[in-house]
Amino acid sequence: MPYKAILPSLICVCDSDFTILTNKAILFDEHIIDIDSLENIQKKYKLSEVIKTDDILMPSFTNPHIHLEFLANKNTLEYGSFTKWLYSVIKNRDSLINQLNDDLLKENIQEMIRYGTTNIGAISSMGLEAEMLSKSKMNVVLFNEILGVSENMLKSNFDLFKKRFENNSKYENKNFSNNIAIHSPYAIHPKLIEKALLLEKNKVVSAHFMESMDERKWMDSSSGDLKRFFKDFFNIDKNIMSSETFLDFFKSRHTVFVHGNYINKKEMEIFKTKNKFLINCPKSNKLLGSKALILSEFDKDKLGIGTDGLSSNTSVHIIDELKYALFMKKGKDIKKIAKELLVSATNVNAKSLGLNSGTIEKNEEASFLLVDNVYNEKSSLAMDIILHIMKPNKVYSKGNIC
Ligand code: MCF
Ligand code: FE
Repeated sequence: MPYKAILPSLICVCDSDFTILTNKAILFDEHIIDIDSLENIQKKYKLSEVIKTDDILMPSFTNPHIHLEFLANKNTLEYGSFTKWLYSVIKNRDSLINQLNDDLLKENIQEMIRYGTTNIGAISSMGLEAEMLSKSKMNVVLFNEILGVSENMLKSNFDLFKKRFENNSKYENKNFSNNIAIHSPYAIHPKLIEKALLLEKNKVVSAHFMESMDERKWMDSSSGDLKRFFKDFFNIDKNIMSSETFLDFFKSRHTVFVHGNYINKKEMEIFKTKNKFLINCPKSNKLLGSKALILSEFDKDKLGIGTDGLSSNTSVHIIDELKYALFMKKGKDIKKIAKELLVSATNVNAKSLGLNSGTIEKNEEASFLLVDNVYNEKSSLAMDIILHIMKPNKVYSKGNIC
């Protein structure tokens, strides 16, 4: 790919210091090759194109947790209580998944890109979205989901999962990674976790963890609303492992845990270890009756933000999630909160999926957005972007305009 240069009014790097650059151009092909004054860049390189714009340049968004299989849901699933929602998922899952078709998938994928998300971590329980995602301009981590608590279904559950996982590996390329998701501590047998994680040993894995009070109670004392759920559907009276046993499976793995609203002090220690990330999905948590995650309890560089699926949200766009999160997060320093959220939605989210993306720095992928020059002053840049940008003007994914 020939080199192009772009000179925006300002570059929002989205590194941990929230660096803002002015009078700098970036030189890129699929990656960012150099960042310097346009004059120096023109001296150093032979360029095929120079783009000058009044827009702000910032990294594209990564959505590390989304379920595309439930795109057809609007008012079908029950909100307000996690366990009631789960009953409604069991009841309506087949009909919702039947309504998923290529047009709906294509339309949503295109819209996500138009709204600035170029990288996603998609949880897939059936593999129905895999082909369409592999043909898209997105950078995709497909998390093939495994779950199942019944002892007598272990073999058939695993065999089906293995088949699905192996089938989706045919889509592997530089924009598509075929990975594993372990659903959650309450919904899977430890023997299945062990076998699944042996299928692929090096890539990022994903797992829901401590999303609801009902999950906390079931995992701690086999009590709470999930007790009736497990009795009704599986004739089980007791949880099948402790949350400690569950977490132990991920000790040596790069893991994206999702939710964590009811995590305890001891479990929190896991996020101090290498390659462990937590993805907060604030709108989903609100709809399913969970308390808000206390963001200040986690290291900033380990905390990402995701939308979850339309099974528990009204939008699949990270920019919408950011607007909600900005209003909801506790604390008075709104400009600081906004900076942390923007870095989380770009840099931390991308790193959580193991991608070399999410900041405007040399050698990173050239996945970036041009957005209206909405800022009042540099200190309010992140806040102004979150509050006033609905949609970027231009989206680049790995150097290509989308
Ligand atoms: O993250 C939310 C809420 N927590 C758990 N699961 C899901 C969410 N959105 C969709 N799901 C899916 C999940 O992947 O719903 C099914 C699974 O296939 C629930 S079965 C325990
Ligand atoms: Fe989820």
